[in-house]
Amino acid sequence: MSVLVCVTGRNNDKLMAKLNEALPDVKIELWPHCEDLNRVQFVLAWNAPDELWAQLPNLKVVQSYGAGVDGIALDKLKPDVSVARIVDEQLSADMAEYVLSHVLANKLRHREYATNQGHRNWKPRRAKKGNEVGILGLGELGRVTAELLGHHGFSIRGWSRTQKCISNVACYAGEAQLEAFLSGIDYLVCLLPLTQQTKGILNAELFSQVPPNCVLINVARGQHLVEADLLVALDNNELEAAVLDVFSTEPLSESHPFWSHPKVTVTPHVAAVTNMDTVVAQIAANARACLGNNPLENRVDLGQGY
Ligand code: NDP
Ligand code: OXD
Repeated sequence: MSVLVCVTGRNNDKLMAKLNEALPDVKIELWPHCEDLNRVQFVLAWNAPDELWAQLPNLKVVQSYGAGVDGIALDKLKPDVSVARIVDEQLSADMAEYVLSHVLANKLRHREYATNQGHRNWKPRRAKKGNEVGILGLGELGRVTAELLGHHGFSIRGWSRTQKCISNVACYAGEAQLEAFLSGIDYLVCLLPLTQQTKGILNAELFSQVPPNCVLINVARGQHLVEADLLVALDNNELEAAVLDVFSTEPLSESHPFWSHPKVTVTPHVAAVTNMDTVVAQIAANARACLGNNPLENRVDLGQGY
């Protein structure tokens, strides 16, 4: 068997060195170089081209190099191929810290004071009172984010597909409870996987169900958001502000209105970046599991798409 690494858009020298160190007895190749596509059973993928999958007749496992698997064309994989993803404590901690920092920055009016400083304008105001944080998605990242914000005194509610019971989190589930979940929140954090069910969920109808002082924080995927609806909601004061880490097209084009919108904070998909030092061990363990026909860690439910 051989392992193919198809992690596009970055330099993979360090990753290849670490994988070779962790799997010294396994042939590991970096796409597009591959001596024999017939021998590939395990692919480590991030934004791999959709055409790749049909060229690998003996593929058994696709391992995502991130938490999300939306960059892998799941519908192009043969039914006997399994998919695994990254679940990593450091990744969850980084995400929770990112969300906390942006909630606090908004509550403490950092952006307002930065603007005022530019105009030499001395204008003290109290921190905002709103304390209700709603998290869409109570998975690996949503739960850790809920816990950290809860420790900082925020009142937390979460929404998931199946009902949860988490201490100090008011749990809502399914379409039927979405409206109740949204009512009265001050911060709305999106930590859902991108699936057919969640695509476009951050839209005009949803924005009409949150109070006008609500701040949207989208750290999941750009396609969760209907960008035009957000611009309308912000310009009509139906939402107070938005913090966006992910976009339908990345990198965000230079001409995109988000860059200069006074109510939008843009970060370049950095809320939680896969740390190769902490994830190579689980990737190697899954490659070995594939080789020995053993169960994978962090296997994706292909029926649900996440
Ligand atoms: P998980 O799979 O662990 O959790 C997903 C959560 O979303 C679960 O609680 C699940 O519900 C819920 N969910 C899924 N579908 C629906 C639905 N139709 N209705 C309601 N709830 C739903 O994912 P992670 O927490 O690990 O990651 C979430 C996403 O974060 C990733 O998919 C990725 O897109 C994004 N991400 C972004 C990063 C960044 O840097 N910006 C970094 C890493 C990840 P249930 O529990 O009932 O199954
Ligand atoms: C991920 C990401 O899914 O970085 O891990 O977005």
